[in-house]
Parts: sequence; structure tokens; C-alpha cells
Amino acid sequence: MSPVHPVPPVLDGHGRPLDQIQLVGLTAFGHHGVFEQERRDGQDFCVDLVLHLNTRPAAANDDLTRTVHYGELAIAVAEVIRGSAVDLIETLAERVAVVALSDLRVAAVDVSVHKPSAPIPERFADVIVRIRRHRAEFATLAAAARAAAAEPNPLDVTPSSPQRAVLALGANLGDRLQTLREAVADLDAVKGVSVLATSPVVETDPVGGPEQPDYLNAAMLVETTLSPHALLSVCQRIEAGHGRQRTVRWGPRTLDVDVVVYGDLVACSDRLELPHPRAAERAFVLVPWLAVDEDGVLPGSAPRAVRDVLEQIGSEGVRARPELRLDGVQ
Ligand code: A4P
Ligand code: MG
Repeated sequence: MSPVHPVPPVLDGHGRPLDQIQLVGLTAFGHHGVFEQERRDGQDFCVDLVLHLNTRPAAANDDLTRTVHYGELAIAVAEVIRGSAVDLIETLAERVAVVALSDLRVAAVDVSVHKPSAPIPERFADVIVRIRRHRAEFATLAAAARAAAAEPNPLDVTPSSPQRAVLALGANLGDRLQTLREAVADLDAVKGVSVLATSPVVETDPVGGPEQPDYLNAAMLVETTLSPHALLSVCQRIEAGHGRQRTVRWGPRTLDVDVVVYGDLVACSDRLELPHPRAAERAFVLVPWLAVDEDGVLPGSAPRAVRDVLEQIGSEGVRARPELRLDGVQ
């Protein structure tokens, strides 16, 4: 087994060291290397992982769904080792980092790839490549890994059959209810999008950003034949059509239309992350989502039922407004 090294901490947004989960000595057979016999005969590769994340929420509730399931992660990493062959263990390490970072709770990861049977004509104990990759690099790394494997970005793929997506609507400037109603009609009028259900409207305390008026929030369940990127473009066009200005992050807005989930896709580009990275923390998204899909699931390496996530975070700051109806009936 590989020795466990003390790993320098990664700091959270408040300058505190994040917790670590170490998975050490994960070994699988692969065919990586530049030599023909390596590609043909294969050899063992061994991976050590250090995940940097906050484990407090899991510990406080003794709840596996609030942390990384290291058993599932181990299977996913072993699949990378057994998967398509690459020349360099540097490349293999980066592929493993992408898998670890695909769980949004992981802020950074250290990956060591060992190749103890490397074809070196001298006596040696091990060859190790050790890398650290951060969440901020995830989109770039994932894109590079796909390009190398000549795979299209799933966010650009037009589905062969209609997909279900959940959209979150928010407004806190102007005639909020009227804007939300028009947004639903606008979306339903788009070719390739049909609205299956709209949630009741809730009034919500603003979360983050400057001091600003309360929001009206709602969710829509749609069926679409558009790719995720095309669906996002439609949402942004509709926001712009309702005078949406982007001046302050999390600032007040006439209309916000976010893609919360698209099927069970987990993917990321420089303009779209799925599932929406903050959906799991936000009751103003989850309460309406549950109302349009009581079996809703947040996809990921450890999928979580929306109902359970909402139970965990609570729905403080979200008030029912049954008299406000998106279908126009007062
Ligand atoms: N982007 C990445 N992933 C997505 C996605 N899944 N859906 C990109 C939509 N957009 C996504 O978004 C910023 C960038 O995120 C976009 O360029 C897009 O390419 P934005 O809509 O321009 O700005 P934003 O909405 O201020 O930013 P952000 O980070 O999406 O904000 P959130 O997290 O959506 O929060 N409080 C209450 N009570 N109700 C609200 O509705 N909304 C926000 C916005 C803050 N506080 C709120 C509410
Ligand atoms: Mg938004």
C-alpha cells in the first residue's frame, strides 16, 4: 500500500483548511504507456486521491448523501484506469482529477498515479506523478479530456428523443407576476420546447447580492428536443426580451431563467453547468421544483432526491402565494 503523505491543505472561502478524504492504493490493470508492449500486455496502475471538501454537513447529520461516496468514486476511477489507453501517466492523472471534481462538493483534488512496473532498465521502486487540480479548472480540464477522446461536449448534443428539463424562474423588479407569466408563454412558443407543468408561485427573501426587493420564484417542467446549450440560449434570449440587465452578480432582475437540470446530465462548460451548481442550496429553487416533479432527483455521482435535499436545507424565506397563478387564473 502506498504511504499516506501529509497533504498541504486547500483553504475554503473563509481561509479555513478544508477537510480531506484520502483514498489510497486504488489499483487496476490498464494499458497506458508509449511502448508497444505496454499497450499490448498492460500493467497495474495505482492511484492515491485526496479530496478537499467540507465534511461538516455529513458529520452533523451522519448522512452519506452529504459527502462523497468513496466506494462509487473508487469504481469510477478504476474504470478510468481500465479505460482507453493514453501515453502518459500525467494524462491519466488529469482524467482521474476530472472524475473526482465532477462531484461539485469537491473543491480540489490531489491525484498521484503510480506505475511501479514502468519499463525502466534500472532497479527502481516506483514512478509517481502527483498533481493538484482545483474546481475553477474543471470546465477546461473536462473539455480537454473530451477533445482528446474526440467526444462532443454533451451540452452541444441534440437529443435523439425529447428530454425533460427543469427551469427555474425568478423576478424581483417590475410587474413580477406578469413577467413570469409571459416567460412561460414565451418558452412554450419556442419550437423544440413544450411546457409540461408550471409550479405555484412563491414569494422569497432575496439570497446573496445587495439589498434588494423580495422575489417571486417558480419552476417549469419542460420537454425539449434542443441541446442543453441551445436551451440556455433560449432562456437568455427570453431574459433579454424582458429587459434583463447584468450589472451586479446576484443583483435584482426583471427576469432570471436558469436551467436547473436537463435529464440526468452532469456536465460543465464555460457558460453552462448542470445540474445548476447552487440549486441544492436554494429553497427558492427546490420548493417550486418539487411542486412540478415530486420524484425530482439532483443528478451526480451520488444522486439525491429533491425531497430529501429540501428536508435537509429547510424552506425558510419561502412563502406560498396561492393567489398568484402562472396560468393566469386569479
Ligand atoms: N450559467 C452556468 N450554469 C447555468 C445554468 N445551469 N443555468 C451561467 C443558467 N445559467 C448558467 O448567470 C450567470 C452565468 O451563469 C450566465 O452567464 C450563464 O452562462 P446570470 O443569470 O447571468 O446571473 P445570475 O443569475 O446573477 O448568476 P447566477 O450565479 O446564476 O445566480 P443564481 O445562483 O441563479 O442566483 N434570491 C431569491 N430569493 N430568488 C432568486 O431567484 N436569484 C439569484 C441568482 C440570487 N438570489 C436570489 C435569486
Ligand atoms: Mg441566472
